[in-house]
Amino acid sequence: DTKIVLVLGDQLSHNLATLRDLNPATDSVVMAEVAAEANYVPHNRHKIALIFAAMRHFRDELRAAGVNVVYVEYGEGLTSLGEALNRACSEHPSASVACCEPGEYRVREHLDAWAEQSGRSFHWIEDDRFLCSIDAFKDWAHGRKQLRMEHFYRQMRRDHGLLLDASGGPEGDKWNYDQENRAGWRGKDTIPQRPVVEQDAITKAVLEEVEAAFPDNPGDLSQFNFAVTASGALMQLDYFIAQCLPLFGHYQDALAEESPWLFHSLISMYLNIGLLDPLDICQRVENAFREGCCGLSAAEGFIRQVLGWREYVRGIYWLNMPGYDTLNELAATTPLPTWFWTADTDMQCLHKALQQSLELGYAHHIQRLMIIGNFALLAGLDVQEVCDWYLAVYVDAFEWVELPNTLGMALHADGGLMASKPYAASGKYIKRQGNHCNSCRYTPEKLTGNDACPYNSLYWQFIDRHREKFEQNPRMRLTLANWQRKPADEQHAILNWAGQVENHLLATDAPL
Ligand code: FAD
Ligand code: DLZ
Repeated sequence: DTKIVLVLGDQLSHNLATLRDLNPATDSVVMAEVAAEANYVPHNRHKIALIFAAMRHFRDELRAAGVNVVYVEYGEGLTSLGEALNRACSEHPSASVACCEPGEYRVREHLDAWAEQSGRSFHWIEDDRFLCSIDAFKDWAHGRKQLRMEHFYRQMRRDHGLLLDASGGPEGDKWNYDQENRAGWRGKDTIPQRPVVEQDAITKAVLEEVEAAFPDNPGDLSQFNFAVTASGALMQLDYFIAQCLPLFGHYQDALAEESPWLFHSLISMYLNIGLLDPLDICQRVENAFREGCCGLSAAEGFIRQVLGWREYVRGIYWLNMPGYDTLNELAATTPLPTWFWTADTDMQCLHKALQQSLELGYAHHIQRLMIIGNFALLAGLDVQEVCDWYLAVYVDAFEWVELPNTLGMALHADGGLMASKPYAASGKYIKRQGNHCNSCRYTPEKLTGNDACPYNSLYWQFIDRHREKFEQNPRMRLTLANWQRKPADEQHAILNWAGQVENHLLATDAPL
């Protein structure tokens, strides 16, 4: 009855279902840093370093608790998780293998193939670290015409008893305070600095190894500042709750030249690799509200992201995979400009968002959606290339969460499954949310000409390009009507300029 439990790099939770019923006297755990996982996209060095360092710390915690861990370090040169399993299994000819369900369909296929080819008894165990199981999401989705996040979220609030009043209704009588969370950044409130994370010998060794083994990947490791243990991640969360949460909701949609993170929590990477637990986080935030440390709109805004959006996108991913990753409703096929890998563009908002994504592996939601994603949408950049870029550059990127957000939310490539209209915005809208335009050489007020913000002409070109499709969408009719009301010569001038912008930005790969 010997069992081998494979723990993946994003499964670093001590209450993982496979670890809960582990018998340390007979069973072993396998963890492996392998080339196939480190190279399926050119991951940011921050992401690889975070995962390897957190894996090694988790290994040591398991060992300290008396668990036998077979651990493969990257330098040992194993190619795949299957190969690591072969190594562990060779010492236990009759052992069965178990693994918690992975976060990527690709990994599931790889391990299914390994199980079949090895002939081992292999069991997938449900990953119950999520608050909505894959089956429960399928039940919720069944028979619904539209899968709106807001409906799902209300159900989740009820199911998990979060922010409810005594009668079981929403605290404060409203489910959603999104309307209060749209302030632009005007420099009024001081943005808190983030605590420096101490690096121990394990983390320092990983940083050196990653620097040497991935010389061409993005990421400036001299700025590595991630916690690599559950207790370290909790300290980051506590800091966020004390210092940033009160203004989190207010500035949730803001952009700031001065800060890569404003009042955001910087915890997605810890949640996604298992160092933090989603329900625990939501309860801590609810407690902060009940103790008067933050307002209701801040607490609700945050809980909506974790309990609502995070669980919802995971449900969408597994409901639609395989196949979701090949959708391309708007037939977007323009190659990704090479400056996505250098941040070398004069568009200041885009430059800043790309630069911090590449250097730090982090950008906040509105940068990912309104700046980078919106540009990709308007310019018709190739959906798969864009998705691969997102999967590579962000430390928190795993396909279950990256794909619906990028392909569905940002690029509208699923034809409206996730969002009822494309998230398209012009330069004027970007200006409202922050101060990048002040130091940009383009002006958001102009549509054409050398100093016109490229988002503007690309926006109208996008609307024109898809006018037949948008005529069918009631939420796009007003925008379309605004375009159609413009005099023919103005339309012509805008489209003509958009063509020049495109040629310059996309065809020649040169910053405009
Ligand atoms: P905060 O703004 O402080 O939000 C709190 C938490 O809510 C986050 O840590 C995250 O766990 C959760 N959350 C918020 N929005 C979402 C969302 N839309 N989907 C899932 N969880 C959400 N998030 C990832 O974790 N991995 C990704 O690969 C990823 N790719 C994205 C790609 C695009 C195009 C877009 C628009 C969004 C993407 N997101 C992704 C969602 C979101 O942008 C990040 O979760 C967030 O920016 C992480 O920073 P934070 O921890 O400071 O978040
Ligand atoms: C992202 C990643 C990286 C860079 N390296 C590893 C690794 O060496 N070993 C591992 O087990 N997992 C790694 N991961 C995470 C996986 O690629 C994948 O995203 C998850 O297993 C999905 O659940």
